[in-house]
Amino acid sequence: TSAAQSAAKVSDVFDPAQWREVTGFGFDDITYHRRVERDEAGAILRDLPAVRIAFDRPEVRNAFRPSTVDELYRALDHARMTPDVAAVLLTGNGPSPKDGGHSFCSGGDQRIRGRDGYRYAEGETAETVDPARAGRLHILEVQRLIRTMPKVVVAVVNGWAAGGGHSLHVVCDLTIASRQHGKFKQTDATVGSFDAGYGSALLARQIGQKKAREIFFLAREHTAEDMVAAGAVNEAVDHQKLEQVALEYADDIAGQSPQAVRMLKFAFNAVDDGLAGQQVFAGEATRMGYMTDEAVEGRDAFLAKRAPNWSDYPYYY
Ligand code: S0N
Repeated sequence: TSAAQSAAKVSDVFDPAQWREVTGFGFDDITYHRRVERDEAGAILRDLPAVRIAFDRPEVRNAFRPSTVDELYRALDHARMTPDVAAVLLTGNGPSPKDGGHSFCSGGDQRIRGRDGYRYAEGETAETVDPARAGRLHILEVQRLIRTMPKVVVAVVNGWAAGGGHSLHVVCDLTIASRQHGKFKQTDATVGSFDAGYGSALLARQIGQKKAREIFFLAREHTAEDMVAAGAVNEAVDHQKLEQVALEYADDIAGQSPQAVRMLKFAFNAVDDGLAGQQVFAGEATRMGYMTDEAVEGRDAFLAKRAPNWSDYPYYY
């Protein structure tokens, strides 16, 4: 299969030779690719440990509607459950065919925001919407998945990160941004919306209360370099090199011990995530505990209907 056949170009900084489309989902609002190694003729030799998930609504600055959020959740969860994926690159396709504007994500699609939340489709009314799906703010479920998935999620900010798109970059483990087109603006309060969870409180943990409040209360535009200086972005990168640098991040992440990376991610989270954070960290500790002979002795003794023999396992000091 040639590179061109197996992955069409989806954005100005996307290199089709690096990717294959992950098929079988029928996504409309996002694209989902797996990184591959190819031979000189372009045939795929093997999968590599990174995926690329991208908003694909550049004509509305990659705003998300509820079905976009459904698709994003499914792709992230698929990446979570794929054992040889180490890193997820979250980005936006583009530029816009309408005006050439670049966007990572501009948050909730304001055209379908009703008094009871976001509707599923344009034209849907309070009478026609399925009540079980109406008013969902399930981008927060995506935020929690990014936060708790045992892989490193990198926001690759190729253009505007605004509103709920800004909050998504905040919750990602790392952020790199286009020096020319990466722009940050927290417009929640401008449109009567507020991310009172990770989008604001975690941002304040990352960059300090005064700067986080400035970003929300003034809703000004910030460049990628401003955000690097503030500590909200890891690196500002020349636009044409953005995805190449993102792949270098993915390679370095994949060079680390998977167990160490997930324990570190959950340790970084735990202090801010309360008992939910402790639970995620503790779940991994239990998984490791099950791998020990000591835990096997407990299980075997129960199954053999005998008392466990702990004599080989000291009380460490
Ligand atoms: C991104 C901005 C700054 C870009 O400005 P620019 O380059 O001047 O482009 P525009 O001409 O404004 O836009 C081009 C076309 O795209 C449409 N468009 C842009 N953004 C949206 C959007 N969010 N929804 C719908 N359409 C959008 C424009 O209308 C324009 O269309 P045409 O060509 O037809 O005129 C600028 O566009 C901007 O400020 N956008 C709005 C950003 C915004 O306010 N987003 C919503 C903020 N709120 C949320 O995201 C809430 C999300 C949420 O669900 C939530 C809920 C609870 C708790 C937390 C959250 C959370 O995650 O935040």
